[in-house]
Amino acid sequence: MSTYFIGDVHGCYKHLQTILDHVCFNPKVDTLHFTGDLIARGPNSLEVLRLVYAFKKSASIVLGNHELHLLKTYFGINSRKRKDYFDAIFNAPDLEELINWLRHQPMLFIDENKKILMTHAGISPNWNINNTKKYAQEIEEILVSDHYFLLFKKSIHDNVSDTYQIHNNKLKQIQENINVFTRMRYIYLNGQLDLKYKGAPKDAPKNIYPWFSLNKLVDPTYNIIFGHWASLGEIEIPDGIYGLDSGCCWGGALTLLRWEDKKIVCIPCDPST
Ligand SMILES: [Mn+2]
Repeated sequence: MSTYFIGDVHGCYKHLQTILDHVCFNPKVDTLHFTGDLIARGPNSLEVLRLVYAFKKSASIVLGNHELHLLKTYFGINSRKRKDYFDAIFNAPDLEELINWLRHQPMLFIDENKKILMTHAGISPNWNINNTKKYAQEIEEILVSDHYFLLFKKSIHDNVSDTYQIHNNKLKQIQENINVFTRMRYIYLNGQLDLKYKGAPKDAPKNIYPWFSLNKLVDPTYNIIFGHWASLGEIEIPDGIYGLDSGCCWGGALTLLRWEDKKIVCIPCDPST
């Protein structure tokens, strides 16, 4: 009975299969948890989605920025881009089933027994455990509602419908929280995100800091698992924090962490094969 965490797969289906074979994953007794960004960039996003969907009784994911981009594209809010490799998904007979399943996936995974929090990008050092849960829930509730489009709007009229109301300031805060959960890498000392610089910390501007490097993190009794940051490079991450995105779709590796013994498995990836 093993608990596996897997970093951003980005459509690298063959390498996902290789890593599951390597650890002899057994869906009857083992559990799989994905850091999000299962799709886009790599060649076989549809196959990855279907595989994780098929394992859904023993697998979980948190939503990444690319899952949100797929939903936005499906709902006509974003336009389709060739580099996403979404064509196979949009042409699939099970498209609606997969989209519906994705819409019901969380922003935040919590295992209270193992004391693990997982999100795609991380957790703001300005948040505590209670508001982290609350912020995730706010997003998840809108995503499954008829008002999902609000999550992606720049500005709205205060009265959306007779039955649902949200103020622009509240919407702005929810959208900023989506950025924390799915896009954050660096923050300023005042807690504001810097979404421009995406490189390694060794070359970062002096006034921004990796979100996990500031003293106060959400709750020291929890471990934090995240993906999203393939360019992190060789950097010391505080104990109990695990970054699992090793850039498989860029010719890096796919990374798996077995929780019970903290064993790391890396499968080198050539996405063109
Ligand atoms: Mn990402």
